[in-house]
Amino acid sequence: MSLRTSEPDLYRLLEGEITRQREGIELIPSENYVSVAVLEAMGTVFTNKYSEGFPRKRYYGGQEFTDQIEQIAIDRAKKLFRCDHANVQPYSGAIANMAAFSSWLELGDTILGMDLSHGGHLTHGHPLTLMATMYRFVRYKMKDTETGEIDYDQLRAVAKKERPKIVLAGFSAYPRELNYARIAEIAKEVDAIAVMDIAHIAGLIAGGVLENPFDHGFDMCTTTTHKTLRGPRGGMILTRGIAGNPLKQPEKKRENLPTLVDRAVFPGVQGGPIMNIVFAKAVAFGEALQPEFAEYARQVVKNAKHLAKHLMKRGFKLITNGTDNHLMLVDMMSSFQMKGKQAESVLDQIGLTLNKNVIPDDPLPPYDPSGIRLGTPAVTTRGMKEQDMETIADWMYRAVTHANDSTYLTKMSAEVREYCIRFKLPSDSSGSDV
Ligand code: DSN
Repeated sequence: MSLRTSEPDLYRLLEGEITRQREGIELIPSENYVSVAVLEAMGTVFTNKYSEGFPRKRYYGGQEFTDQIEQIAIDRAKKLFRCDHANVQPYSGAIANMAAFSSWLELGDTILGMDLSHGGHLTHGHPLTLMATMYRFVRYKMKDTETGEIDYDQLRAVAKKERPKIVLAGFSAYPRELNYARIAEIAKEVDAIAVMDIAHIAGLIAGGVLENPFDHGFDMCTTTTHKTLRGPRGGMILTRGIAGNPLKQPEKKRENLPTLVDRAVFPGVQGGPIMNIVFAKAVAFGEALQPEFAEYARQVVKNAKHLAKHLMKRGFKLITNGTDNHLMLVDMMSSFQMKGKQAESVLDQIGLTLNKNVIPDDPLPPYDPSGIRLGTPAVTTRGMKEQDMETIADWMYRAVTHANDSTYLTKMSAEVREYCIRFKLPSDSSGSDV
């Protein structure tokens, strides 16, 4: 019996979501539209299989196909990111970070990471997370929010004083490139490993449009697989080093990072891998190795730069005054005296989805912050180009300057809907209804 027949009420909700995705403009910078092949891979019978362990070293029988798909995912990931080892099992980016930290640290050890309001992520030691109770987090910041340049001298001074075991880079709301070589050099100087959380920009690194931290001395990268990388929802840990036997605990040495990470993922923080998702990761990595993906990554950044330029022309104050990657952070309070939450809601009313976000050293709280965050991965997958970015900037300006005019906003939402249904979703062309 089909889902439509067996679960009509749930099916209606699925149809609602399909329509929402088709008729709106998705600007949340961590979201994307996967291909039909990735969607299909997630819905396969690999979901029925338990596969604790790693290829050819499992705790259950019947692994002749799971071993092969996991090995293909690993090999493709290594090729994409030019590293020595990939663990493709993490259920999410948060779990990947937890496993990455625990692979190298003892309880109470220090991690030096980016200030959370300057773009760092919740899993980089927000006081409410379990990891903040396990490790000691110290911070570095941008030197100047007008340029986004990291204060590398402060980073080095704090590293020398606090002697972290991990120097952590990476972000979920930072629009600029990092000086990886400088960070890796500082980490070496204090005998820490350099770890980059590439979750947001993994697809841009894989597509060759942003620098690869492994080319500049980093030891490890953690990531999600569903953002710019356009795969299924999940995580991954990439390392330099020599892969050993994951059934044996190795010494805590830099070259043993692959095995330390494998053991930290399973049995450290996870049980059996979700094999249908591992399968879909293999499919997505195969797509990311194609030349079309490099073209996609280039267009994501071109679109973001264009959108940034046209937003600034219309009075939106961008933190760092532009972007090098796929995302933008806007200070809505200083632009339009409007809080991020209200901007999110007004833009939602016309069919533009983005999220409220803190800005550096935000005087307002995270649930009601001063800014919004937006980006171009999803609209680029949909085929939008530079001229469409100008249209989006215009819509945003018109909406926030007519925030209290519901008739105007309703008219605008029809305009947005009509415009964006011309841009197909990957699933539209397949005849598939999921
Ligand atoms: N929720 C993701 C983001 O939007 O950046 C990361 O956790």
